[in-house]
Amino acid sequence: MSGPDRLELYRQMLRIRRFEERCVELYSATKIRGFVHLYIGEEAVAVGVLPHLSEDDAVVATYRDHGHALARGVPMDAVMAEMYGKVEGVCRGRGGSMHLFHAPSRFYGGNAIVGGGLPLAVGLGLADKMAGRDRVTLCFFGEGAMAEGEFHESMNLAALWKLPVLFLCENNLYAMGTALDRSESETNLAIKASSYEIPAWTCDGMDVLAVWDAAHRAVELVRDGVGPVFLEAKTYRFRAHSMYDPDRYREKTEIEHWRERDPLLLLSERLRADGEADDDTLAGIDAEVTAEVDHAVAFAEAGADEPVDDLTRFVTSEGVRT
Ligand SMILES: Cc1ncc(C[n+]2csc(CCOP(=O)(O)OP(=O)(O)O)c2C)c(N)n1
Repeated sequence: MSGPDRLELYRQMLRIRRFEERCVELYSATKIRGFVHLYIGEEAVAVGVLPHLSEDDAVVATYRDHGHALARGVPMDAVMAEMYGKVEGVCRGRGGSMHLFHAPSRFYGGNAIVGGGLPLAVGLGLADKMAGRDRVTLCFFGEGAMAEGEFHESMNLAALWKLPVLFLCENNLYAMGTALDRSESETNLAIKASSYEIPAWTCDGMDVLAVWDAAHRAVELVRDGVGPVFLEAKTYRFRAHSMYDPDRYREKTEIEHWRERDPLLLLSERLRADGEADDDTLAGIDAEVTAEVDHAVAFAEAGADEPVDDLTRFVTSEGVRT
């Protein structure tokens, strides 16, 4: 097995980090409104798993979806325009931060409902299986979704019908303000999933190379036709649940402890130690990424608001093939 392009993994994680840091500024400036859930701290998960998918595969995300979309290759300009609510956004500005959706990338959201993506992924997997297509559906969800009925129904059907779905749980320890052991009787999530006869294991979600390895094995298994696989990535969000969350349920020392395992820090230390990158290389990547974010902001600023006459468009379907 050939290894990943580690500088590219670094660049992809930095794209998400810098994009979201800019979103914080733009939110304070009221350029971006509504709900915004940041992925900062969790970048290694999306960036470690998505290189294993092909263009034909599908991705289902949660409302913490900027990182998933950018790592999937949804154009940053169109993502930023969506954050601004502009027509040039991926959903014409009608979805906003939580509902990024991009058909050309087979990116099926952006779902505001906790656990809402799981049955959708099962449906995509079922369609592929029935049509005999060699495709994988990757479904991201948080550990909070595992206390819901939708999780159990989805696991059961996916396992029963041996559907080609990779269920990827991003366990950041808190569902809003609720710690895992306050909401779930079985806190070993891989054990919970494996009770459905699904191969299930856990990886270090702060180490992008560990995620890359675990995802490589998981995607291969799904492609081999064993049916669904469950992977838990243990991760942490450095910011509050959303921009509205006062974040009073975590000790600062806990956050600081996890910051020492910042995925960007871990990888940059390894790149330096292995002589693959020095300060100049990393600064160069940062400059390129910052220019990409600047471009996206300029694109969104120059975008248009949807005309009032279009208000009722898409309420019923338009141009749908029967
Ligand atoms: C069905 C449903 N119930 C409740 C909510 C309110 N809610 C929004 S986020 C959230 C916590 C989800 O936590 P988790 O799934 O672990 O994802 P994370 O935010 O940690 O990434 C809750 C309960 C919702 N959006 N949908």
